[in-house]
Amino acid sequence: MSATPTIASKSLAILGAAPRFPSVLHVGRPNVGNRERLLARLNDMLDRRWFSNDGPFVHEFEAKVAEISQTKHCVAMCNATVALEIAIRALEMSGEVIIPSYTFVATAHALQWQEITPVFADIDAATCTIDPHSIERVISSKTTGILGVHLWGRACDTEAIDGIGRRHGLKVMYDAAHALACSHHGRRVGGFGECEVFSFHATKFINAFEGGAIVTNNDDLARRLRFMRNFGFAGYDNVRYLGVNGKMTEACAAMGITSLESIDEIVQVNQEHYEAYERCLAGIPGVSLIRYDKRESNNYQYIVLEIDPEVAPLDRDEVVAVFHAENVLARKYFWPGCHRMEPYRSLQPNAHLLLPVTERVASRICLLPTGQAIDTAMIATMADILEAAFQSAGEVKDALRRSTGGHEASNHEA
Ligand code: T4K
Repeated sequence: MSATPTIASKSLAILGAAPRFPSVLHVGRPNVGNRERLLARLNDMLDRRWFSNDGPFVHEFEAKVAEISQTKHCVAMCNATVALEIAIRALEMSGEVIIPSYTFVATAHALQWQEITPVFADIDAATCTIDPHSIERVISSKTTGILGVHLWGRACDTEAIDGIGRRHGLKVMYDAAHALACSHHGRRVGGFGECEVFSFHATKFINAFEGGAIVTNNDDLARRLRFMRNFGFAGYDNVRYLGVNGKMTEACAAMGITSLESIDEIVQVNQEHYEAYERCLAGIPGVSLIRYDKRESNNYQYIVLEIDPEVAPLDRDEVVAVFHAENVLARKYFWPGCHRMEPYRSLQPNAHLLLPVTERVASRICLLPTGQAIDTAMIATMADILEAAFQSAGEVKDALRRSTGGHEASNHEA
């Protein structure tokens, strides 16, 4: 830490000053892409009067996503949660499926919604992705599959997971909601396992307002997925499968295509922001930024700080409170872990016993804003805030204690 703080502790909002940011900075602020092209596409759509059901924009979007992920098939969906549900059903998973607890709750819900039990495996501390050793420990006679998550765009150990799948006769698929345009050993995420699922939610670096997609190299699976997202229809009046409405609209596909046209620009902005955070946070004790392997393609969409409470003078929750007071809505993704959310904490009250790394990592992580909505000056200000808060840690802790009436805003809300 430098000897002279760039802002005086007195200027911290948590200590009574005005917030450094007059309006709120969000984690997950959407990138907009080229507005004129989007509006032109929406006009085309209106002129065509074709708004949904496998329209031309959906086809174009699917072709582009398949190309980026180097897969044979892309089946666009209304969102990634429904895409996960449909993929799980198309793969005929049942009984128990092993997933990491350290993920967005949609991964677990997509199973539980179909009365399949998500069995939580621990994560690897270095990559935050599911730990293959932990998977082996929770396999039972009811296990039918493994659903890995390429968290923050960093790929799972797909070689080890595929090996476990083969040895135990389990289906393997991946939740790749964060990992569009990322690679693993030089191969694009998309073709691992039986299939992979992307999210194009507004908060993702490429968004379709709402959207998801399943990519696969399996012709038969792709065919079934297409039927299942459209009520099981295989042509007029002919229903061949149990299906649902998982279709992507033309307006969403128009946004998705427009977003994809800016993919290089968005990744560049994200990477510049990541590097700016790296520079600005260097030397602040107990704070580290998760690393992206520079030999791989990354989308740099997530600015993930780990706060080590043994070294940093404030813990993660105190840091988040400091940022919130300054109008920076830092997030604690994916605290406290699915196993500590309902219905899982009631259904599996002892799950935490097998998840020590998940519990530790989830209590230390804090995400900060990036993307086209912010600039490097804002990043420098956020680093200044953190530095000033650490220098005034005692006062910050006192202020927080006063504001919570002695009850610490803590990691134990769950
Ligand atoms: N698997 C994984 C690993 C995932 O991370 C996700 C989704 C999924 C599966 C499921 O994908 P989808 O079914 O959603 O396609 C947000 C997103 O809603 C969710 O898509 C995302 N992961 C998750 C990580 O973040 P929340 O509950 O945190 O959303 P919310 O409303 O707090 O919004 C996040 C921030 O973004 C806020 O600070 C506000 C800002 N925001 C949001 C929207 C929608 C905007 O500035 N503009 C907007 O339009 O889940």
